[in-house]
Amino acid sequence: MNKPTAFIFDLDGVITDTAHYHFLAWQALAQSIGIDFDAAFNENLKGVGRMESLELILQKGNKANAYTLVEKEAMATQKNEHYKELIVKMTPDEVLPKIPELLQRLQQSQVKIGLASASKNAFTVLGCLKMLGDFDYVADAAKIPNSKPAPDVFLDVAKHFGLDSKYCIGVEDAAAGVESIHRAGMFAVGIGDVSSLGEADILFPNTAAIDVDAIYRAYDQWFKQQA
Ligand code: B16
Ligand code: MG
Repeated sequence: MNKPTAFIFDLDGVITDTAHYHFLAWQALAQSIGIDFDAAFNENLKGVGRMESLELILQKGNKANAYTLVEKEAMATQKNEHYKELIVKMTPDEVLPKIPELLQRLQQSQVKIGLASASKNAFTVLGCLKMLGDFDYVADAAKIPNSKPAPDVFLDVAKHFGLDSKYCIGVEDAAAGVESIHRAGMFAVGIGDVSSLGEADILFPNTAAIDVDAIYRAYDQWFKQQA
């Protein structure tokens, strides 16, 4: 059976759930400029970069052209300062179910483990979760030219490992992330709902349901179809 050499994980929604903290910080910012913001709209921002998220919020409030770039950067900074106040209180209890066991199994079988997050706060979050030592490489979102759904962040991790994409498996909870994995030429594991992640090569409803042997079987089939 063909087995992958690396697993490359998304952070928010796969390793831990920071979406709620992003929600609280964006909601406060949106309300301060008179835009309604609810949890349903927050779903659109999962996996989407900071400035792109702000643009979506401004469009929702019909304010896409109401601010200069300098004003928008100040708003993104304001949101991020609030977000950082929330995430520094995170603890290892906030690692999603069965993720530690999954990483341990991969480590024991000498599979490389990478992180491909759009978040510029990824190192802070991993530090609070006491997980910095669990990854062989963490991509620095600040140095990635194009954010998801572009393939850049997944390709950066594969390049660091010196691996062709077909030996890598990406794990994502957002549609933009699954697209990013596929554009990178990798096998995609989706965590979440078929309505948004139907394009994934294998899908689990949540992290507790991840079945590594099922992933390996599906990957083997996929690998045989690659050129
Ligand atoms: P930051 P992921 C993404 O992380 C989040 O899902 C998304 O909601 C956030 O806007 C983005 O990171 C940027 O985060 O503002 O901290 O740089 O899912 O790619 O791990
Ligand atoms: Mg995510």
